[in-house]
Amino acid sequence: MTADDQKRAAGEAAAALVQPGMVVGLGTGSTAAWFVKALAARGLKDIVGVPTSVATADLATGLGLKIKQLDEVSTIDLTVDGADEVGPALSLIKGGGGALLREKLVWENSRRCVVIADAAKRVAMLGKFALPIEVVGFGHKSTMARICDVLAEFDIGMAPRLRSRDGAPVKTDSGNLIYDAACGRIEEPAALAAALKSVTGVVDHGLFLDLADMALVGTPDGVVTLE
Ligand code: ABF
Repeated sequence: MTADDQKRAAGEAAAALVQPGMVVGLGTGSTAAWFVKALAARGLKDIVGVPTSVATADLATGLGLKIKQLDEVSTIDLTVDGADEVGPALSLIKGGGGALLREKLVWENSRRCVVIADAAKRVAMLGKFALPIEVVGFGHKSTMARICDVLAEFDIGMAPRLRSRDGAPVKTDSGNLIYDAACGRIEEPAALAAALKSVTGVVDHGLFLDLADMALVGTPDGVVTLE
């Protein structure tokens, strides 16, 4: 079973959780794409999707799903989304796909959040995947310098790298920039999350803590449920 097979199995298992009439947060990334495809294939009545990125909005509408933006719904019944790392107590690193800000806003407005992943995403400690940090473009180099000071307090010495593509900084759907911090091991995720948010210019980061209610992980032996 390839990683993509595992992602597809997790996405399809998550689609089975959706009931007619639900407002569903639609995640971003290749695993979430399998979920969106499986959800569309179910043809459930009165489903409204709330996308976490322009890419997901385009995918969902192309498959015939009705979508609304976050401010157009009163609440979200269920959000299903991928992750870059799934750690202890369903702590996550997200943002490899550049959608962390809209993802976190959708997650925090959801009654229930389910993360879907392939087996390789499971880790004993967060940090091997570089932590995405979304910053405003204005003065981002000085912001990065202050992020370095915060990281140093957590014995993380590597300077974050500005996420670029073809030599140009990558811009998020919200027009911000992303720095990726190679932390290696994040011993105190909650403390690091709070310290990063205290830096003026930092919009948010990819640590999703105490937000996931359940994980569906595709493995060579089938889909495993973590709660
Ligand atoms: C998204 O899912 C991002 O937060 C995360 O980076 C990505 C994981 O990508 P994939 O599912 O393609 O492995 O929600």
